[in-house]
Amino acid sequence: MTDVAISGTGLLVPPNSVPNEELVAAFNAHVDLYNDENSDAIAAGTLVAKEHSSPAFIEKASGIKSRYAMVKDGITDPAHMRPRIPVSANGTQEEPSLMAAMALDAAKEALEQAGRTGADIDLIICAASALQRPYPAIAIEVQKHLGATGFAYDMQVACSSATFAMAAAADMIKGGTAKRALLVNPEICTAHLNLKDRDSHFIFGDVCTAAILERADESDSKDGYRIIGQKLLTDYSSNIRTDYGFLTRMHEEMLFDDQMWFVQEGRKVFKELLPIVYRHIEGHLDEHQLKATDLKRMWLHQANINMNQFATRKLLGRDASNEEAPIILDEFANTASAGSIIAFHRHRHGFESGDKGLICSFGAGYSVGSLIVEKL
Ligand code: CO8
Repeated sequence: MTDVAISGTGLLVPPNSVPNEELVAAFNAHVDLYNDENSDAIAAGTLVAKEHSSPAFIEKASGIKSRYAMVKDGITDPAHMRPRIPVSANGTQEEPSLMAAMALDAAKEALEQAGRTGADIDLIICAASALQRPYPAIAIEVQKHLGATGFAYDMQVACSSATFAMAAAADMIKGGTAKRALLVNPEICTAHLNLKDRDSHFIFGDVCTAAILERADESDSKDGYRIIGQKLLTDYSSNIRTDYGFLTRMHEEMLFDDQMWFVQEGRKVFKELLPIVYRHIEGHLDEHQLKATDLKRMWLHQANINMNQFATRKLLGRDASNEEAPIILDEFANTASAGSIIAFHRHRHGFESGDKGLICSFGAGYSVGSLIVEKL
């Protein structure tokens, strides 16, 4: 059986940091504007006044202290509350679109780590929770700019897009459909999020991650990780949902309805998804005669620090240290599919050959994707 390895990873950190204080100041100014403009309806009881947000609540409820934005202009404008992403972000035949440019940036570092160039790649998957257009695929645009061969496509499994793409690429390399894969995860969550919603305005940030997968026996990487197991699960739920899609334009009144965008029942997600996640991980480890205590590190999905602490406590029977289950959401917020890959990219130092770890994503769908990896 052919072994597949992750031979390099890359990370694009967007240029603008937006700390909680700045985001909340804009949100609260928006609330004051809204309540002023609607004072008659609020007084008549036909509209409910909006309430202020608070940095202390955000940090306590989620662990998030800041997030990054590709375009900050507009996000902190209380009258706009959307990033002013320029039309040129759609790219041209010659210039890459915003998502392709993000992917190319992150891919550069991943290729360098793997000791490869674009011409060595014959499969590209662009996997993200939301794509800037349905077609032509962002991945095919990346393929053109990198001078890669073979084939490329986009896929979406919400927060589990990156792990599901890794599993698909590993299977294709094992089966001989492709030789060497580049996976990219451009997430522009600030443009998807409803920044006017108190319950969720703070949750997401922008980022792009990349990874190279190839046959373990062909990898020249000094920092390669063999994938020794992959396990995927989905279980339908509407508790994290967007209803925005091409059918939205059939109903003009819905086009600018912010409620169409990211909506969630955060508490229900917390309660329902966590048991699915830790049972999934236990089952996966069991299939490989492993226990959580055999893992040197868990690079978990980064949505909420309390969720990660709960899951690792269930798995280990005690609290995990930051070394055992690193947190990056304090700096990045929830970056949808990219979170566990950022954690893996930033925190895989100190591994000896044979040391094992687990990459695991979880989120909308519900979806859970885990990969058990071992240092080459
Ligand atoms: N400021 C101050 N107070 C607030 C705020 C705020 N911003 N928001 C809510 N409150 C108040 C509420 O009014 C409530 O008050 P009261 O008790 O008086 O009613 C109190 O705080 C508690 O509210 P909640 O119960 O809602 O707060 P929680 O402690 O549950 O925390 C969280 C809310 C952080 C949302 C939490 O429930 C959570 O993280 N849940 C899990 C969510 C999750 O993991 N979601 C994953 C989504 S990501 C994904 O799958 C990918 C989707 C695709 C990505 C798309 C890109 C955008």
